[in-house]
Amino acid sequence: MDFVSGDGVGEIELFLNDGTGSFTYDKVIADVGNTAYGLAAADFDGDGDMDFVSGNFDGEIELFLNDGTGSFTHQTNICSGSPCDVGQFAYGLAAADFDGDGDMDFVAGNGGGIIDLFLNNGTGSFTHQTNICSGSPCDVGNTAYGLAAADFA
Ligand SMILES: [Ca+2]
Ligand SMILES: [Ca+2]
Ligand SMILES: [Ca+2]
Ligand SMILES: [Ca+2]
Repeated sequence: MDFVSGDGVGEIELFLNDGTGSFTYDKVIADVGNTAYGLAAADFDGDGDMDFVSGNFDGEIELFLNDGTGSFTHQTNICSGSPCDVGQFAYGLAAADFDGDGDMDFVAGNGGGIIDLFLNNGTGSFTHQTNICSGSPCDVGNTAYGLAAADFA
């Protein structure tokens, strides 16, 4: 397993694992234009290779689709033809199949502490869901930085 990291000028950089946990910097694989905050990897379009979403300073979350060789195509208007937007500072992102329908969704936290859900329509286009804590916003009170998804309980 390799990893990607976003930086303060919007570049997303790929580090490749030699298989033993030793990494080599490979290259800049994407540029989101301004500060690259949250990142989450999953096969969002269901074609068998790993894609990722990235959140930026303006609160927009964009999708990068893998061509199968580790080259990525930048997709912007991924919420039913509009940008996926959490308002400001898209910090934490975490991907999982949250609605159990077989495709990979994601949650995103913002600068105001609100965490929203983005449900995949199966091909990498998403529907923005708010008020996901029993009809109210999921709110951590202040800035929602890191997020991680797992079956915790
Ligand atoms: Ca894919
Ligand atoms: Ca692909
Ligand atoms: Ca799903
Ligand atoms: Ca779905």
